[in-house]
Amino acid sequence: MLTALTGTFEDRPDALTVAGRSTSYEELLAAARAVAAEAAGAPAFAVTATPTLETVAAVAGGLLAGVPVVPLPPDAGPAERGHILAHSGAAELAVDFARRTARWLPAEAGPSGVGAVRSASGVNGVNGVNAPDRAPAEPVPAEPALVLYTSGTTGPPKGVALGADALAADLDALAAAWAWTPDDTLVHGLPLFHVHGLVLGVLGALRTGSRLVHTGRPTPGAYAEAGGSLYFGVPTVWTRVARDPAAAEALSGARLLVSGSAALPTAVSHALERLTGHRPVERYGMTETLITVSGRAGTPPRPGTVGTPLPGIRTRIAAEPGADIGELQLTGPTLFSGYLNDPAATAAAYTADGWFRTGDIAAIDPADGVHRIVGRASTDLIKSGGYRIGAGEVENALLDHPRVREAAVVGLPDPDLGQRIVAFVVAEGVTGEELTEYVAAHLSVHKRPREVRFVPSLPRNAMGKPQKKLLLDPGRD
Ligand code: MLC
Ligand code: AMP
Repeated sequence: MLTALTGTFEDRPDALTVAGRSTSYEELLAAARAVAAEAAGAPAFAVTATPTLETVAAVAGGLLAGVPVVPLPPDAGPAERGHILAHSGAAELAVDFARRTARWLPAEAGPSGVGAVRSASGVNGVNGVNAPDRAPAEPVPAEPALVLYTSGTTGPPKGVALGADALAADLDALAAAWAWTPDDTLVHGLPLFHVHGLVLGVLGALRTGSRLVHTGRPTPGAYAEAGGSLYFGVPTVWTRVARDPAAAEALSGARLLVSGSAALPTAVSHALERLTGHRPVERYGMTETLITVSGRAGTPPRPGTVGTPLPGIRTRIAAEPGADIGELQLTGPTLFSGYLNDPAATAAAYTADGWFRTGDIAAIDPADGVHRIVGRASTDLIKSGGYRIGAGEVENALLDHPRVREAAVVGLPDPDLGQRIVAFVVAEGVTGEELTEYVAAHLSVHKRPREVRFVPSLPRNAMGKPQKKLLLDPGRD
């Protein structure tokens, strides 16, 4: 898995730079070994995934020790942190990179803690990954390498258990697709608690042996200064680069720009081509499946499309008779092992014949197999700035506020974020800013509504369910 650390790659003092601090593979390996020694035998550990060398060492250490790592969003409030720690049963480890040390932090409220794999509420902890109730296409690994928490349409985030084999299969397929080699310098500034920034952006560099420059934040200026050959960004990042011509022009010397996590507006793709000489390659994935469909280096990307399946991935469209657009379903070696402690949700994610249901609506060009993502089946899963945010989770947080009587959350089109979270609330005696702060403090800062609209009542159907389609009209106030 960690080829650059455990293999025979040429080392250099600045093999990895994260938010301005550089290290060699050898130094990283020493820090990762300290983590592995401390974590050995634990059922799992959590790490607050700040964009730092400490986080990289923690994840590498977990992989070396074979202990599942649970990255915690650093901007998560107590409700979200508490849920992740209690649900995974993971205790938190703190790493000191310079001293090559790692130590356990005292348990926070809840049933977390080393050895607390079975909580009072009956969850199983990290070893309790439940395979779907069917014959799996791939053997289910006993333990995941990573557990990434991600939003569903309702309820708190689910723990997506990813095996080391799936991670390795995905990274090798992507290295081939993008001609990604040790000669590359990968640049990005994405968060280290999701697939894009952590799996592709850190483990990908370690596996291929390429240099990595993590810019701390994904700003156009930082991307321009980094002088990379390979750049990763979510569409919001590329939109901001395209609006900053000087920064964009500095990327002309790059080999490949890659966009993913949400749809890249075609106008942004064209603007980047004018400014940098490159049209970004788009790739499509999910936390549960890793990256499954991608454009290829050397093949000019067609804006608005995400390329073809990676080797080993099979896709199909579940369309109504006569239609060529429908839900994208897939199988392959990069799929997750299951939702932690949630066999019902795992089973529901698959069709009866064992294909993963992405929930994305797509079309496949019959001429060349190129995939196009048209949208999502559910309006309750919002993509804002590339983050996946469940409307139900934000609604529940708002409803916890004593002044809020009703709440409905939708994603409205946004030129910068793709979608922005808009909350329609029935409430008195509270301001929109206060509600925004409330969500930012309890869940994560990136899950806060960007706009709160006070309404006398929510439109509901005969069953009493909020009619969100009516709220999606951008002209509504
Ligand atoms: C703002 N801030 C607040 C706040 N409001 N802090 C506390 N309380 C509040 N109410 C602060 C933030 O902490 C931050 O500070 C600053 O304001 C800006 O925060 P922001 O508004 O959230 O940033 P924004 O500019 O909107 O972010 C855009 C973005 C971000 C593109 C940088 O959305 C991002 O990083 N997206 C990446 C998502 C991602 O990686 N998704 C991949 C999922 S995996 P400070 O100090 O920190 O600046 C996946 C699979 C696949 O999808 O296919 O890849
Ligand atoms: P996440 O689990 O956070 O990785 O989010 C996965 C979702 O992001 C997918 O189900 C898609 O809706 C969306 N997504 C990822 N990549 C793309 C892309 N290139 N184009 C459109 N949507 C994408």
